[in-house]
Amino acid sequence: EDGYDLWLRYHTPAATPVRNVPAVEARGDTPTLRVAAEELRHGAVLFGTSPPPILLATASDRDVAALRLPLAALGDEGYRVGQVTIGGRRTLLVTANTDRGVLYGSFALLRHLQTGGSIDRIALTSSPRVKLRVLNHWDNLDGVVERGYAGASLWDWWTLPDFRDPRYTDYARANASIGINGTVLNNVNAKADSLTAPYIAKAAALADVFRPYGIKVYLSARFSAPIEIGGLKTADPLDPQVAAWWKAKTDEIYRSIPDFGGFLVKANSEGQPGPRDYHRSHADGANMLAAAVAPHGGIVMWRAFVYAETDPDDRAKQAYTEFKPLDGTFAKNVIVQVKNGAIDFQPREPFHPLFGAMPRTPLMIEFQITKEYLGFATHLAYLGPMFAETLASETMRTPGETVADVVDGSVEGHTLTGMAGVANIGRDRDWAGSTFNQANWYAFGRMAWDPTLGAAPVAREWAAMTFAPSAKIVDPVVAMMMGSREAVVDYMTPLGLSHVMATGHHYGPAPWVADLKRPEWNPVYYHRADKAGIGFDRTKTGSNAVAQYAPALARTLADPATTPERDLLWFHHVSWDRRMASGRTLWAEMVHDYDSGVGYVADMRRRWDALKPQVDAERWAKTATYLAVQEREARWWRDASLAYWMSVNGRPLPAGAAAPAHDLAWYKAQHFPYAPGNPQ
Ligand code: BDP
Repeated sequence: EDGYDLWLRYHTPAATPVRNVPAVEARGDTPTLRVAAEELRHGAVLFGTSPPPILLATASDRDVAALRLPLAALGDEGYRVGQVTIGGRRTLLVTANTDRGVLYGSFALLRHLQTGGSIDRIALTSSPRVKLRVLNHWDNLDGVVERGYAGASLWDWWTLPDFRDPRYTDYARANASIGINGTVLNNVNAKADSLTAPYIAKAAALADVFRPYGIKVYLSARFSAPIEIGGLKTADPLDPQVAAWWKAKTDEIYRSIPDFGGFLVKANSEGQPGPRDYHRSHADGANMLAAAVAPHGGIVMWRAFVYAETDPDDRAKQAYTEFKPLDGTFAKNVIVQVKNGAIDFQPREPFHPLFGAMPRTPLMIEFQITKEYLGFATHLAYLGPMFAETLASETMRTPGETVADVVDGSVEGHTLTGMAGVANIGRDRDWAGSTFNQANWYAFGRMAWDPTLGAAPVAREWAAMTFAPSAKIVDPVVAMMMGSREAVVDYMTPLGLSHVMATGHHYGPAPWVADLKRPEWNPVYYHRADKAGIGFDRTKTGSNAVAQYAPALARTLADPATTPERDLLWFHHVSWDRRMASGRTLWAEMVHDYDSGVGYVADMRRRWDALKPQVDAERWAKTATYLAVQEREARWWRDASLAYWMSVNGRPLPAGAAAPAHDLAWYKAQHFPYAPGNPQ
């Protein structure tokens, strides 16, 4: 096994006797019902020795209607799976209001069996809490994936639209199995070429493959496309010619892709063009595109990831400063896409202050599934706890309100809701660069379906499906996974540090970098370490970013004593001698955290070694090798960071702590010119 099957392994132990294949009947011959039935036949081995017949039918089917099940509440995508009697026969019914719901129900049924559930008394009901559950592929047209660590882009733009690699179908199956219903095919740092006729035809071919699986295609739109491929002199969103160009372009796309989802836009961020180039607002830009897609039912996902070279203010504040005043000015079919934190996908960030601050605007959350800042594909870091931590964060605007409540639209009554994940998928046989990275794709989909699911239950499902539904493997694997992201935080960015990674590719430690053009590209900008202390003062005496949170939370965060220690250095510049809850000084606490991060990885290696008899050889060996790499690199992170902090604070290591293996100059001399994923 090489991991190609992901969590869709419909296996039983080799010794199990031959089973009867369940009869699967789909009422209605639609592409979606067809693939649902096919999937169940594919998983036939899971159904035991005397499986009941399976019926796939929507609420409008006469037999289903006669059962008078409470299906209306399931909405468009929810499902219900249970045993019923139809025509005097026990039948396992998978039903929903739509074909897509039936497909999701079929996958839920398979998951139930794969995780050890039985068919007797089966009763599965679920509806997604979030409407747009979307992957963002940062895939370039030349096949390079920005921040991709799992090989080249899955999309072979060169052979599309003619050749539809069967892998596109497996991609769609995997996504549908976890409820993902949209995919943005191209990088947010977009090329206008994606919007030319040949590329529209290529995207249309992918859309055809994905359609039966309930997955819509979206494109990242380059704001200056009217100039680059339209021959116009401007891309000013208020220029009628520009609006007309986008309208015509959009109509052209919809002629090839009738259910095209819409556009994702990165504007006026990191050198991308946008409405600000014409002194127009982000809302002007978004609304112009929204008008073009609206007649077709399309939407615009407009990113709030902005910070400007010319703005001397704290980078963490800039998106809020720019977008908060625009609340209520976006068209109905615009949703603003906000990263989970205010900087950039760090191992830990406090939740973005825009959540809860724009009640009149739908906001979707953007997570990074690919591990740009968490050790690339080689480090084992299960991101479920990170997603859950952000989603469960209380905004403190109204009692109990969490980021998840904002994201699922419930507090503010929005129906356009969404969650985006920057994909970690490439052409590697195991799709995501490692078996455990598959868990992050899985967790993203499951938590987009239901942001309240919880990281551990999702990890248990994944482990049971990926390995076997036995406590002997699930328990230790989940135990490894659950602390793994915290371990990365510990050995890379303990206690609220951020952005101390090396320049450009972000591989490895470089807290010393201070010579890059833009101040906020330099690690020293973020940690502000000096002889007396360390951390970024985001209180009134500093950038006052805390004031962007709701008053009750802002008060908590304004005082180092009431700030959670895990975020201490994010919000405060404090003395190396500050007393921590553990009784240690801050300096000793940092050293302790680095060591516990390294220790956790060493421990994962031991635990994985013990699992060798339970895991197939190929997947076991690759993981074992990667864990060895991770241990070596965790030590490197610890040692390089400590060598640098000591050069700044002039302090000795606490008693018992091991000295770094090399001197600071050695760490500074490490260079990785061909590290993967780095934009060219
Ligand atoms: C950063 C990445 C960069 C992306 C940018 C974005 O380093 O490659 O283009 O985010 O989200 O994390 O637009």
